[in-house]
Amino acid sequence: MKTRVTELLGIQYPIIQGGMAWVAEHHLAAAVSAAGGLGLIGGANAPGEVVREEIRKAKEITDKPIGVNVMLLSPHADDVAKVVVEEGIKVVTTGAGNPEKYMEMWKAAGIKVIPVVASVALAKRMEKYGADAVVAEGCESGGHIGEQTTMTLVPQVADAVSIPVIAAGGIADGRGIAAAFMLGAEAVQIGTRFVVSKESIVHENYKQRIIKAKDIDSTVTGRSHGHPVRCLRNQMTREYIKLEQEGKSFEELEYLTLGTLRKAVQEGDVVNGTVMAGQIAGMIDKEQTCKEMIEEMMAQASQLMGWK
Ligand code: TUI
Repeated sequence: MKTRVTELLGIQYPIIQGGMAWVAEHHLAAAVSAAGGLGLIGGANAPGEVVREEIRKAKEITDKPIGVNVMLLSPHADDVAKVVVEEGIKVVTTGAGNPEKYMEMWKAAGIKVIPVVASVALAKRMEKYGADAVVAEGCESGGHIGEQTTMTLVPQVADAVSIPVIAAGGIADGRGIAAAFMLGAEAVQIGTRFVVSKESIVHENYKQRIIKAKDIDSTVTGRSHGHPVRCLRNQMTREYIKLEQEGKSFEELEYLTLGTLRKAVQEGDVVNGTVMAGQIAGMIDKEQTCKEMIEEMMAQASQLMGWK
């Protein structure tokens, strides 16, 4: 199965892994890359040197290409942007902002730049600034989201730009991959399903919360202050949304969630922690290796699409 994205990235399957904060560390990235997709280290809020170590550890596990996601709201984004160049990373995705100021440096280093966008306007701007592809991420995704659904965003972005489009948000099986291709995508980005992979280091409670989730179990916090984050409903989200309705300030609310993603991922506190996950969590029902997930999804998509 060849597309402009598999050619651009030198990967076997048109699947890239989401750059999930605290989750996308070297074991997961290496496993996805070794299985023929593109694994990514999620820079999230980590300092540059931590990301450097993660890149080096991933390279010890696999010699397949590994990418890095630079989270642009991070106070360390400038450092991480330099580390990817120094470590010879060949693919960078970005999230939660506009990566324009880094594009020249990354392009000069021969890095393929793939911004994650949530609107046609940003997709067009990224193409103008030399992006090699874009990820069009719908609000079905977990974590920080935009307003558009995958169903509406992907075809509009595909019509608006000439560079390849990678669809994200709500995709976790071969039907989702086939649907994304029908909307004009040439690859997909998958997050939530990889969270429950055997190679994923997230706490067992977190995995079980996703595996047991029903279709309606996610909610969005932070809409009132313009930082919407999709996560699974629990004590934390109920408290947060109550305070939002009472009109609490961004600072007060941020204080409430400080460190709560780490608490859920590492300590397994799925009651008071932030359990970021996409709306497709309801369909995910078992832990498998990344290789099993990718091969199962590709077999199903291939059958639906008539790919050989
Ligand atoms: O970035 C993500 N997902 C994330 S980042 C993250 S860490 C975090 N945690 C709590 C609060 C904030 C961040 C968790 N999940 N996905 C990619 C994405 N980018 N989704 C939406 C956007 C986006 C939104 C607006 C990108 C650009 C944008 O506007 C930029 C501009 O200047 O127009």
